[in-house]
Amino acid sequence: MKSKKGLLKKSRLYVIIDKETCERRPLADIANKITNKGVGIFQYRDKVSNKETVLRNARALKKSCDANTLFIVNDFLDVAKIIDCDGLHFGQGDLSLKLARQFLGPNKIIGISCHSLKQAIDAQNCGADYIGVGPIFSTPTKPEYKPVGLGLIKAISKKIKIPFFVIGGINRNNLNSVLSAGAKRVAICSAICKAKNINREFTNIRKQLYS
Ligand code: TZP
Ligand code: MG
Repeated sequence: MKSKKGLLKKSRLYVIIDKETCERRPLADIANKITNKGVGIFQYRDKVSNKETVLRNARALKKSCDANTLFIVNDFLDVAKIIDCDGLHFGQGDLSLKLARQFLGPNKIIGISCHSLKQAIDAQNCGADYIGVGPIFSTPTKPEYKPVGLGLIKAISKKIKIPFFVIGGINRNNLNSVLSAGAKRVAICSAICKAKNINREFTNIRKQLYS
């Protein structure tokens, strides 16, 4: 797949389809409702399925993205490599950026979750293409993490030049508070994956973000 790195800077809305959060909802149903409708980045996150299922799901989800949507796989370097998606996202304590870059090459997008200013600066210095900052608010998707709060957004926006996406507990009711704190880009999982009406939720968030 040709590099779509240029799209990253333009992207402000990042949706994560997390297998566990989706419960019985078919991943493809959610994907079809949001990809190619103004979501800049779309990530497949799966902490529960076996590798073969992850590979099969990743392949199918990649197909639902058009040329204007970046498709990122969470955690699995091998899956990202095999399906030739746009990039890989991983967390602190996962593989090193150097190793990921070595395997994926310069054209792929690599993102890292950061929970402090120091981690964000380190990620930037080590060549991450973007970072996820959070959880801003408490979230059932990452219950073990203490929320970092809105204060970190201001500090990060002063020091970090690469795109950063705020994440964790963000929904249409608190979206304006993260934007007012200085965020330009947001990543959302449960508010979309668990929405009663995904189309309505997604449209509402997208409108608020771009208004
Ligand atoms: N990293 C920080 S919070 C989070 C990840 C992957 C989960 C997404 O949060 P939410 O509340 O489900 O949108
Ligand atoms: Mg991970």
